[in-house]
Amino acid sequence: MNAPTGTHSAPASSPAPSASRSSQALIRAEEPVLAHNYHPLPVVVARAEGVWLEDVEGRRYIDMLAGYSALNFGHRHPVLTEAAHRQLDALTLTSRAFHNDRLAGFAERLAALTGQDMVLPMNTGAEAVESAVKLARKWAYDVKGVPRDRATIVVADGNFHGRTTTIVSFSGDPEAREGFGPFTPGFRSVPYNDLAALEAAIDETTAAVLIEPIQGEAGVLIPDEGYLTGVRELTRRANCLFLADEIQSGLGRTGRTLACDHESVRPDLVVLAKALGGGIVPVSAVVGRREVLGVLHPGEHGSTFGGNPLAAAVGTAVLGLLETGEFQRRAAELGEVLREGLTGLVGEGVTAFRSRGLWAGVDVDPSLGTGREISERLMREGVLVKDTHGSTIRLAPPLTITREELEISLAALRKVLG
Ligand code: IF1
Repeated sequence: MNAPTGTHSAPASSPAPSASRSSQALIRAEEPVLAHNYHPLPVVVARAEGVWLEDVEGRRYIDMLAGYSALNFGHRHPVLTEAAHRQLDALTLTSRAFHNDRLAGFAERLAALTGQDMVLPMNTGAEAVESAVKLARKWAYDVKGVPRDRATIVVADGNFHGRTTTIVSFSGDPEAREGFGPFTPGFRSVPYNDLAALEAAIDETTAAVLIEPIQGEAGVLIPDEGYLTGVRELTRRANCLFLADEIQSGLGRTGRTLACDHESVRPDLVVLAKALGGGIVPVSAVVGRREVLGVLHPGEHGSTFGGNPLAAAVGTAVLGLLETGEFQRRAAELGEVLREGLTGLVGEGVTAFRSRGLWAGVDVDPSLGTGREISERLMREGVLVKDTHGSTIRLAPPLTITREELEISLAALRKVLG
């Protein structure tokens, strides 16, 4: 299989830029001045290229996290960095008070790639999810005829859609909610992958059903074949919207452009972010049917950076990569290598796994350690991953990974489980 354009080998062993401080010194320096909302692995990255990271001391790692699917095209893909450099030398921001010469092309090609009519450009994933919630509610009032301020949205237990107050209002994770109330009303949560429970929760006030086609943070939970089709049929029959959060599952990760494509399901709104910005700038968007996005009128929604020319230029270069189908094919083909490798580990430290394309949630035997402990052992083997909950780790490399790099990573996992 030919590697895609821009595939890189490990960065030359050029010394890391002359770092003024060591990794340890930099980690120590963060402590008094940086909010403690993360517990990062003890590695300080200074350079990256393709799937390879290099820390301050020049140690190299394979990135099996890829920014939680924000780096589907690898670190600093040359097509994307070239687009960014070119736009930096022309125009970076106007606000939407004026037009810019990059946005129309980005919106046209994003709508075409996703088979939708219209695009609402935003910046982060949570911002796009919030925008989708607002769009669904406004559609419910203006089009469906739900009484004002009565709209409800059905979500799934185990969801992760971001960290804003409204979004954590419908999270089931105490860590995400504790201490952040009062919460936004109007949400009902039902078990994921359960069409009967979903049907029972939908009524005449329901504006939409919001789900991840595959639940990422919950541990890469893949619903039964037919679930997405069932959600589509239920929402169509109930005259409410199907909102698909494809922020982690989309843009090639599962072997298709969107995870919904595996069931040929077309949601009313699709939320995209992460890899849409190529791992260079935050780019998110809500794409969907004209009847829904058409409920917005000037002055009703917006964002300073949403649709900015730098984001649109990088986003357009990302779309150019996805339009070839090359990355979707690689994720599908190498996803089989990943699946075979993980199958060989079941009973050898892996109790179960779920995978689709180049995305896997791997449950490790708790007697061997927590997900965090396994992640630290892998780090010492030159592979970086992130645990989700308990003893589950997620594997989500850049889609530019080679078969050899994938096999190196699987061998490291076998070693730390041994
Ligand atoms: C962090 C988790 C993953 C997402 C889905 C919306 C968003 C995300 C399906 C919000 C973001 C990120 C957030 C990031 C870690 C990562 C994550 F661990 F937080 F839960 F991937 F699973 N919908 N997920 O996965 O997008 O506002 O972040 O751009 O450090 O919080 P965002």
